Amino acid sequence: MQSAGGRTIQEVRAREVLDCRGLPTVQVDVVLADGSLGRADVPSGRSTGAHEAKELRDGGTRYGGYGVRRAVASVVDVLGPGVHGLQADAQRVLDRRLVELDGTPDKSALGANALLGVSLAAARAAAASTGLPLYRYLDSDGHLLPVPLVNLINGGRHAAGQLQFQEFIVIPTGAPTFSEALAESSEVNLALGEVLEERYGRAALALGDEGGYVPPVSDPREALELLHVGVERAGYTGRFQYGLDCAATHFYDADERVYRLAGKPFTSEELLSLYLELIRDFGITTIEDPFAEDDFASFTDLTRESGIQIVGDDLFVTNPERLLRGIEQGSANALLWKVNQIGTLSEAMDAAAIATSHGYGVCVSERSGETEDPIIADLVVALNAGQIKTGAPVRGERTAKYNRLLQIEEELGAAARYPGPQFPGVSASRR
Ligand code: 2PG
Ligand code: MG
Repeated sequence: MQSAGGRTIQEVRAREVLDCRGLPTVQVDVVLADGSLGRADVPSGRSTGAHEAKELRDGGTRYGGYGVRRAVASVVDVLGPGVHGLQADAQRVLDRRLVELDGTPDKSALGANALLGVSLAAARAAAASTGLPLYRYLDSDGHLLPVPLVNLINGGRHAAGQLQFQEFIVIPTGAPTFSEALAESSEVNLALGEVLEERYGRAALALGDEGGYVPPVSDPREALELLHVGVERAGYTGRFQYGLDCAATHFYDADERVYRLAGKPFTSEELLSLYLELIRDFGITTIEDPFAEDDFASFTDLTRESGIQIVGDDLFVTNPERLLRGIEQGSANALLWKVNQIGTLSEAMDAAAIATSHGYGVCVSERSGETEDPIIADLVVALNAGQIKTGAPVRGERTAKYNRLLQIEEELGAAARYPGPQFPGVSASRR
């Protein structure tokens, strides 16, 4: 093991690379005095919440305005020199410095994509310096492999189909281990492909942003029924639970104050009734963003009436302040945890700690615009969060995370645990 002095940050580099949609994103290298290198890629959302920290994009015509040369310059010219000489293993000090250098509440001056790259690369460099894998460096007791919330049908902004709900999810809670859960999920995905081809022809095998299918259906009931048929075809009836990410902000008509599903207007109350029916009819045990991002009150009603896991994504944006507001009002009972929504690892860790200490679940999540960087796999184990959302089990940017989890499971050996039927971990008092 190196001495702490060796963990002084000596060099910070950054470059523009491509994400899975072919759009530019930031990659950062942090090099320590002892030569350890930490490298991290920054993911990007498409159905972003209004209250997320802001990415810096170049505008103009290059890459359709999505270039990140300005964010790269933020790292090279400002953040890098600003953290030079700090200890990479003093994550909190380092992240505070990053936040101060930016100086805005939403990190829009230097870009949350610039800050996050440095924050994550520093953590990786520090872990490399200790010789430990990242999950172990961050928490020596990390041992819980996550239940994957496997998004097999894509809608909303992630697909060119007619479904407004963004994600239709299968959850392998009947499996005894993570690796078996992944195998069962993958078999269901293949079986679902067969069912889709039989029913709708080969065109139905097109994939959305997170690798899920985009069948030609517009009724969420039909999509949920397809998931059940896929599970049955694979021979796993009874071994799966089901979930939705509705991303409801994106079908909310703020002027008319109604939700528009398949052309039909729904009041909040009507939408809540629809959710209760879907929960009853399709074995749904988790719903993310059932209402628009500022409708804390409707989240509270559904949390109370449904008894299932209700997850705040655009609602909380991994922001401790918004999470505390939700906790006070009983809005949701789980936090969707995305490091790039807040922009530094320490702040995201704070949000997770607040959630856990109030009995809220934590679901670690990818973004729709991912890279091959599997860092969330290490983070979900370090947090012992017990659940992860990282798309369908296809396409490199998604399988990178699943494959990293398989490695971690193997490394942990007999110490590895899988929550299985304990999912979603919503305590009895809140169910
Ligand atoms: C979500 C995410 C990831 P995006 O809404 O939960 O699945 O989508 O990254 O586009 O915000
Ligand atoms: Mg979401």
